[in-house]
Amino acid sequence: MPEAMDFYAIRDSLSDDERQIQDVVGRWVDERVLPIIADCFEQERFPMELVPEMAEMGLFGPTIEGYGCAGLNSVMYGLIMQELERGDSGIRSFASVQSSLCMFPILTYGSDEQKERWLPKMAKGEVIGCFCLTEPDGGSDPGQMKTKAVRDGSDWIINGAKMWITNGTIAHVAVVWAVTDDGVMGFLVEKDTKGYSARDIEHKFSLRASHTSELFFQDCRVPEANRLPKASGLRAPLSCLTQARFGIAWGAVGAAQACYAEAAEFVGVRALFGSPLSHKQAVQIRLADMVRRMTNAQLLALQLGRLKDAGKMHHTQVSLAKWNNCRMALDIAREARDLLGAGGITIECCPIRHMLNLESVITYEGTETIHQLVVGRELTGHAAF
Ligand code: TGC
Ligand code: FAD
Repeated sequence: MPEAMDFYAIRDSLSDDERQIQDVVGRWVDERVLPIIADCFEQERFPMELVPEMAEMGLFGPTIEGYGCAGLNSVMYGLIMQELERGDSGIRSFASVQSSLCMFPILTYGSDEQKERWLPKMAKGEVIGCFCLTEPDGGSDPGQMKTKAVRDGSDWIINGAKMWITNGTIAHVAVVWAVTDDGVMGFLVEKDTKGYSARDIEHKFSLRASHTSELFFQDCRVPEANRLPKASGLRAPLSCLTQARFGIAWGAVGAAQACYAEAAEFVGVRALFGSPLSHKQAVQIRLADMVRRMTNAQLLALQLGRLKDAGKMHHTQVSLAKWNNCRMALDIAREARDLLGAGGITIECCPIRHMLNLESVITYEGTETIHQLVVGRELTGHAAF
């Protein structure tokens, strides 16, 4: 019999290993994340104490072969992100940034020395990374970045500022994208580098269980050995975004599931006008529509994962999935919040927390409009940015 969280029996098409990974991470989220996350959100605190446990489970750089990483497939990576975001987008963000935006560029564009130096420690969660592309003057068009790196003998001097950077203040190493006389290049800027500073952006109403920071680079001297030698042009940072957006397409499903579950339980017991709300036609239509949209999103994510594992995924397919699944999750969070009535506005219920988080998730890694325009360009051949 179909059940709401897996109406099309997607789990049956997963391998035993894929199911096992989902179960292990899912149990951990139930036991370790859900009991504390509302407090973390309220107190604007990222639960650092969970990082060693996440590392122990192999959640950092999980698709990487070697360097102490688990060498999982992309569907497993997606399932991990789904379970983490069922807990909170901030927990998934931490894992996304570490894995897709920091370990991926070091693996793909780094030298052998950089890989040996950073990846094993990042897999263990001993070194935390952040990814610095967005600038104060506008994130959607990274091609207009102003942060500049100028060659000076065997070093580079970096000047500029980055904005809205996840993990900025807690990172030991920043993957910084800067424009040079030869186009965009990537640099590994270490925390103690003179002229490098970071401060948290406060008073956020979204992703409160996550650090979001501003970074400043004032005459930062970085050795050539810290430049990612294989990264050349905007294509390099955009390729990292493809990895992270893939994870978000899966993660959004988890956030939606958490919201649906809470609302469905509530309407089953809340009795008004002589019967539980779940007996009312209008409520059933809303639940059915939520499950329709969640199921579509799950199928999209799984097919995307299978394409990625087959080496056939195109980044415009990732844009469509990121757009669709974030929109789906945000709409479901709002619906769930409404079905919970007044109680739904308190932190006791998860939909409002997910809803507020998803306002960031639909904005970062490319806004909804940017992904619509990416797909539009693919369909017509004309860029309308
Ligand atoms: P465009 O001409 O389209 O592309 C330049 C070169 O890059 C290639 N390319 C991609 N490659 C891989 N993956 C992608 N997604 C790619 N998109 C483009 C492209 O083929 C081209 O290659 P080549 O060899 O011809 O040079 O560049 P454009 O300047 O026209 O920009 C296009 C646009 C608007 C889609 C792009 O700028 C964009 O994606 N903007 C959105 C920026 C964004 O998403 N920023 C995210 C910052 S990181 C973040 O938010 C982290 S949150 C993490 C968390 O907490 O979870
Ligand atoms: P803008 O680019 O100024 O866009 C403003 C509005 O204009 C949006 O609605 C957009 O859709 C619209 N718009 C833009 N261009 C067009 C167009 N051509 N046509 C029509 N409409 C358009 N960045 C990082 O580099 N690293 C991180 O770790 C990171 N973490 C983040 C964490 C959080 C919590 C948040 C909120 C953001 C984070 N970001 C990060 C930044 C994020 O990627 C940017 O916020 C995002 O790319 C949008 O940029 P912007 O906020 O400057 O908005």
